[in-house]
Amino acid sequence: GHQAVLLWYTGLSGSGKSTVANAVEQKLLERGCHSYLLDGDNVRHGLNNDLGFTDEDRIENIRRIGEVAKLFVDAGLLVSTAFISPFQKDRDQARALLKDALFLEVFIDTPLDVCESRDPKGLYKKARAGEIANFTGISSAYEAPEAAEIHIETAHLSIEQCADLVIDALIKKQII
Ligand code: GGZ
Repeated sequence: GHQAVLLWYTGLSGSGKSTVANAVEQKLLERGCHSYLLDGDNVRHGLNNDLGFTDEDRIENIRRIGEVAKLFVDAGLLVSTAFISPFQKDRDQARALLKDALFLEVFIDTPLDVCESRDPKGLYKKARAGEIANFTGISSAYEAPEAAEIHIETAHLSIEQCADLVIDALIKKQII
């Protein structure tokens, strides 16, 4: 069994949010937890396909994701969200929708230069060339969390190790 909770991943593009969240998701399902992952694939392409990457649109993106995640938590699921969510105010607003212990901020802390050297989709290259406007870390702000419940420095760890850190934190907090 498990407690309903929201794991709120935040980090730069290419930081590994989705990769770690998917690995954690796999481990949770193996343990029989009823979990669900909200990410760009199922939210930005659907519910939020009217939104782009201006500050305004990101704020609305995160607001809707917070509200949807809250519904899943209310339904008893262990929910994960994997979005850049660059602004602390918006992450705090999502946190405020849930009772305190039900929101865990997971900082996928990967330095910009590491994300840029990975550049899995070539987006940093395009952003540097001015082909993508408002790109996080290049031409749009990222406010790193200062008090995330779970802090993961991916540059020094394998995906497996990162996922285990999240699982260990959930065990320690008696969520799983
Ligand atoms: C940042 C962008 C942008 C801009 C497209 N800035 O690495 P990805 O491709 O797969 O993940 C990024 C994703 C970011 O969407 P989010 O919904 O997570 O952002 S936010 O929480 O800030 O609303 C990237 C792609 O979309 N992408 N343009 N300008 N990332």
